[in-house]
Amino acid sequence: MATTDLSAYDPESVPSSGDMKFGIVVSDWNKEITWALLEGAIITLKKHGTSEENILVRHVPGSFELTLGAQLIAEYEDTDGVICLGCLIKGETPHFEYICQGVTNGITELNIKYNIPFVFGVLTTLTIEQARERAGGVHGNKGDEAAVTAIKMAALRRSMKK
Ligand code: RBF
Repeated sequence: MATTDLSAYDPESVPSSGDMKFGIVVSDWNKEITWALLEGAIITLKKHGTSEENILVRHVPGSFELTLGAQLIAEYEDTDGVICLGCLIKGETPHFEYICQGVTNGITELNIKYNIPFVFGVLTTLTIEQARERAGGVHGNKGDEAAVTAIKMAALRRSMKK
């Protein structure tokens, strides 16, 4: 069971995102899950003030492609942050571990390379049921949480800007 359910966050603690622009890169692998994460992220960004035209959504085939998808958004679009959404479900071969490691390292490197937040909204679960529980189920929607993180980190960055 998850120890923290950030979907139950205090909305007052989230800065307004009215003047912010975000990219969302979403993997279409396990799209039953990832599109629910996408919906949650968009609803949450809007709830905190981001307008529809300031939310740029791009799709990639699988979670492994999230890193390049996010980098392309950072290179070609002027955004305050990029939310990366995916769902990796453990199979019978070690493939899961390699893709998890690849996308985790990739997104970490993007955070260091560019001066904007790249949020890790990738579910890594043992079963599809565990993924459903985190994509609008009993453990909330991790897409919502990714959006809140993006807003908070973008606000932090802005507070540092001269
Ligand atoms: N991508 C995901 O986002 N989630 C998965 O659970 C997933 N499982 C995969 C299992 C195998 C055996 C393979 C070959 C690919 C899988 N992928 C998955 C796709 C991967 O992220 C990537 O799109 C492809 O490997 C092409 O680079």
